[in-house]
Amino acid sequence: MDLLSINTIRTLAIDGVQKANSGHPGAPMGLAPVVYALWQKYLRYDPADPLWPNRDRFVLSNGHASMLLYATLHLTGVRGVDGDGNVTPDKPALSMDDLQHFRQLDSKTPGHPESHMTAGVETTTGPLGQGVGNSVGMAIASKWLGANYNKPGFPVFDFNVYALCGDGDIMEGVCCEAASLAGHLKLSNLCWIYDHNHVTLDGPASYSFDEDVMTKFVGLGWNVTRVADANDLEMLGRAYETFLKTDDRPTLIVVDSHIGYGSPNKQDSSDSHGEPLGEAEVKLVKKFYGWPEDAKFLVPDGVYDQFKNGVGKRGAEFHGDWSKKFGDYKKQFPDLAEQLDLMQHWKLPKGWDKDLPVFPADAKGMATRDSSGKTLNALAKNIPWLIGGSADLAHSNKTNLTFDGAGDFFPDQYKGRNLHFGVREHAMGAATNGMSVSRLRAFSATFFNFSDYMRPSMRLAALMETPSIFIFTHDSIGLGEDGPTHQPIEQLAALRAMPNMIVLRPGDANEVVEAYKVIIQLRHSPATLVLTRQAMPTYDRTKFAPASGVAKGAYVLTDVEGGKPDVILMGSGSEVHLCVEAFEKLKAEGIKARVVSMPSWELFEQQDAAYKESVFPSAVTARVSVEMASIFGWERYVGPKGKMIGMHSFGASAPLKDVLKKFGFLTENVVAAAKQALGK
Ligand SMILES: Cc1ncc(C[n+]2csc(CCOP(=O)(O)OP(=O)(O)O)c2C)c(N)n1
Ligand SMILES: [Mg+2]
Repeated sequence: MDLLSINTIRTLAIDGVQKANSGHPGAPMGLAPVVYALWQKYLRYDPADPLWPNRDRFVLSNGHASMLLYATLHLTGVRGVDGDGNVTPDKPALSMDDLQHFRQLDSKTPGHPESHMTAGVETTTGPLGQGVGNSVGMAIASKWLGANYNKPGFPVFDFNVYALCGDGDIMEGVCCEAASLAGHLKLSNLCWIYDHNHVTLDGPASYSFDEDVMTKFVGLGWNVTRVADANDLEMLGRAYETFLKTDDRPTLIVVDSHIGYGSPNKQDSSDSHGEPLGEAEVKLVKKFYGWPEDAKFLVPDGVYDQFKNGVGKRGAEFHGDWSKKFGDYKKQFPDLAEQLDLMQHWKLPKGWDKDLPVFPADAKGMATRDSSGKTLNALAKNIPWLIGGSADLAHSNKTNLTFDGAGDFFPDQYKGRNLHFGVREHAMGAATNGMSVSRLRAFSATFFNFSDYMRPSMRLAALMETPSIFIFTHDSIGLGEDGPTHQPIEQLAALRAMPNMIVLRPGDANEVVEAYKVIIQLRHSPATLVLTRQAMPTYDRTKFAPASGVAKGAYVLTDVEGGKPDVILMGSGSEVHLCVEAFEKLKAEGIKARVVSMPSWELFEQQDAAYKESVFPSAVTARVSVEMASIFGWERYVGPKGKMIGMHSFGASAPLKDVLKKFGFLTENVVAAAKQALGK
C-alpha cells in the first residue's frame, strides 16, 4: 500500500505535467517516497484544518516540483480556505479537477506553488533558495511563539518546519546565509531535506557543483545525516527520527535520489527535469511502476484511505489534543489566548496606537530614522508580536527595541523581540517573510541601497500578499560621506514598479508616525519604509495640513490662499522641505504655489479620481518634482510641461552640504524650475 500510494503521487505528477504539456516531472518522481514518508508518519498536520496554528510546516523550496505538493495536498484531503481566511470543510484545497488544470489560467495549481492561491501551500516558492530562507523565519516564529506563549503543561507552540530542497537551492547564496543563521540560532525545530540527485536544469550537477555539502553544513552548525536511497522508507524514517531527537541544532537530511525515477530513457538525466516525459515514455514509466499504462490521473482503491488513516488520523489526534488543551489554556490565560486569536487573523490589539509620539514643530527637526525608531518602539510596546531586527545596522537604522522586557532573540533565548540577522540581507528578507506567513508582524532593516540584496524576497512578499515590513534608512545621496557605493539612486523607482509593494518615504517626523499607522494595518501587502540619515524640519501642523494626509499617499501640505495655485511643487521625504522653502520664496515674489507632500505613490493611486484631481488639478500644468533619486516615473505626476529635479547619475562621497550643491538640491533651483515651468 505504501508503494501504491507513492506511485499515485508519481503518476499524478506525471499526468498533470503531460496534460499541461509543461512542468517538471522528474523531481516528484524521485521524491515521492521522501514526502510520503514524512507526511504519513512524522508531519503533525491535520488536513481538516490547514490553518491550525501549531501545524508542522512543509515547504517545497524546489518549487518546480509543484505537482509533488499538489498531488500530496489532494491525496491527503487538505481542506480549502475561503477569501475571508476560513476553512471550508466541504471543499478540498485541491480537487482532482484542479490537478487536471495544472498550470492553466486561474487554476489553483499554478506552475510554482503560490500560498495566496492554494490552501495548504505554506509559502510561495519557485525562485530557488527562497523557500529554505522562509523556513528559517518559520522556525524562528515557532521558537519565539513557544518562548512567549507556552506555559507549564501547555506547549501551545512547538511546531517543526520541514523544507525540501534541491541542488539549485543549495547552490543559491540566500540558502547559505539562511543555513548560517539557522545554525547560529540552533533552530532544532528546522529540518531541510536535500534532494541529492546529481542533476540540475542544464545537465549533470557536476557541470557546476561539486562541493561537500555535508561538511559545509556541519561547519554551519547543523546536524547532518544521509539516506542512501530515496526509496528506502525505513531509512527515511530513521532520518526523520534523528531530526526529532536532535535538540540543539537544525538537521539536514541528504537523500540520494534518482530524478525521473522509473523512466527507462530519462531517469538520472536533466531530460526529466523540466519538460513532460512524452506519451510514449509515460507508458514505459507506468509499466515500470506496474501501473495501467493507459490510465490517467488514476487514484487506485484504498489510496485515499491510506492517507486518511495515516497523516489524517495522526493529524486529527494531535490537533484534537491540542484543541482540548488550548480550551483550558484559554480559561487560564485569556489574555494570551486573545492575542493569539488576533494574531492569527492579522488583527491588532486594542490600544495598538496609544502613546504614539507626536513631534513638536522644530526647524532643525530630526532624521526620519530617529522618528521611526521612536514610533517603532511605541508600536512594539503595544503590539507584543511585532518583532524584527536589522542586518548588523540596528544602531544606524534605529530599529532596536529598547523598552523594558523587549530583549534579544539569541540562541536558546527565544523570548526576545530584537532579532540579529547579521550581515545576511537576503536571508533576512526571506526569514522575515517566513515569520510573516507564520502570522508575526515581522520587520527587517538595513540601508536602503542594500534593498537590492533583498529584492527577490521583497518581491515574493508582494506576490504572496504577506505584510512583511521592510525598513530602510540612509535613503539617498543625503547620507553624504559614505559615497556612491552606499547612495541609492534607482531603488525607489524600482520598488515603486513592484506590484503590491507599498512604498512610503515620509517627509517629516509626524509623517513617519502616520506612515507606521498605515503599515501596521496592512494585511495583504508588504511595506517598504524609506528613511533619512540626515535631519529635516518638523512642520508646524497648526500652519500646515495634518500629517494624516499620508494615508492618502499625497496631500496638499501648504497652499496659496484660496487654493488656486499656478504651480505645484511636489516631493517626498527630505525634499518636501526644499519645496516648502521654494514655496515661501515664490510667495514673496507673488507667485502662487502649492506644495504636495507625496510619501507614497501606491497609496495615492488607490484614491478616487476626485481626490487626485483635488491634489493635482489638471488645469495646473506647471509642476515641479524634487526627489534625491532617479527621476524615473515622476513624468506621471509632473506631466509634459513639468520639470523634474532628481538624480541622473550615481552620487558622490562628500559632506552633505557639498553633495546637495553638486547635484543641485537647493531651494534656488526649485524656485528656478518653478519659474521655468510657468514660462517665466
Ligand atoms: C533563482 C532561480 N534561478 C534559476 C531558476 C531556474 N531553475 C529552476 S529549477 C533549476 C535547476 C534546479 O536544479 P535542482 O534543484 O537540482 O532541481 P532538479 O533538477 O534536481 O529537480 C533552475 C536553474 C529558478 N527557479 N530560480
Ligand atoms: Mg538536482
